[in-house]
Amino acid sequence: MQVQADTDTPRSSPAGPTPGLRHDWSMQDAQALYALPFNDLVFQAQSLHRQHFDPNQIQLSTLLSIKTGGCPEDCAYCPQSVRHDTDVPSENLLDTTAVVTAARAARAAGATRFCMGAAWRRPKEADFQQVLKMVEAVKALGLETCLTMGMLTEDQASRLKGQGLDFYNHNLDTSPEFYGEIITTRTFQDRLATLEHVRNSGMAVCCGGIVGMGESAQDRLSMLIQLANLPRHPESVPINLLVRVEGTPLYEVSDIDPLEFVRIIALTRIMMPLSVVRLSAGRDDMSDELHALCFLAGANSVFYGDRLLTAGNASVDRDRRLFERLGLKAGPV
Ligand code: SAM
Ligand code: DTB
Ligand code: SF4
Repeated sequence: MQVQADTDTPRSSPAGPTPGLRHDWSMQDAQALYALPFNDLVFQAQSLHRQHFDPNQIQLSTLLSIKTGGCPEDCAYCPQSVRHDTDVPSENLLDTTAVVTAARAARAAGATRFCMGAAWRRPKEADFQQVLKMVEAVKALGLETCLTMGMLTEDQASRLKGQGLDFYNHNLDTSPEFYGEIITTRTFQDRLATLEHVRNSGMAVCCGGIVGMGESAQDRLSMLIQLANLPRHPESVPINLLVRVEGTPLYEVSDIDPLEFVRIIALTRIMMPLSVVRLSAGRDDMSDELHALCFLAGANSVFYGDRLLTAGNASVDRDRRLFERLGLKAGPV
């Protein structure tokens, strides 16, 4: 299957779809790619990857949980939901000084983007104003800023844009068909509405999902089709491998075949050739060899830092050794 994409197309276009990119993926198209022999699929993904990116460059984002736990939503994967009995404590919103201290440390360690996450269904006005100050302070350090704090109104999205927020992360999480098995307190349509508000504000969209929650292969493809058929491809696409946390309903779910995971990364690269594909949660349990295959299949970003939001991540020391072994250079991609 041929994938059209111009080499010199701009990476993002706030106004709408980028010429040359496809937004009409069908299940049949995705299944045809997924059924390719592994070598053919990874070769196609890597060929497309190097048309648009330096294949030896990797973008590093560091996460900080600015408001942890006590979330009213019932996302089955999430240790921060009040509905699940996990070890994650409920904490108040951090103050700006603590956030700036963490952002400085992330910058010193080599991250180019700082992502702040809050365990909310949607932000309340007083908290929102506090977060605006954090965005301004982190931006002033010369870092790219990213935020994830649940649903946003059109007005909130444009105020964040006005404050200098570069990216808003809001994931689809899974296919529309499997969605009801995972979350009942927020609809798939709610997610699309927030994404529309973020897109219309002119901010870059960070949107992806999770694999390994017990979904079928068809669900994974359906999620990628939803992402690739959005009016504009998300500028950043995080692919998370479920971190199974004790006390959550998904704690006992079975492992997915690592090579199937690489196939999903390859499909993400092929279906959204100009997007930065982030190998996200779950890296702590991945071997160096699996990391290498994911980078070969087109992943060119990771969460960098010893912690994600509440869960552990591959350590900074380990990542540095890995990048050295692979000859990967950290920086903007
Ligand atoms: N509360 C906000 C929301 O859900 O919109 C923002 C924070 S939430 C933790 C951000 C994303 O992290 C989720 O949409 C999900 O994709 C991912 N995530 C959360 N827990 C995870 C886990 N245990 N394993 C993998 N990804 C996870
Ligand atoms: C995303 O797609 N993954 C990140 C980020 N966006 C906010 C979060 C992963 C969370 C993993 C579980 C935890 O640390 O609590
Ligand atoms: Fe709350 Fe976000 Fe966790 Fe869902 S994923 S329970 S909305 S913090």
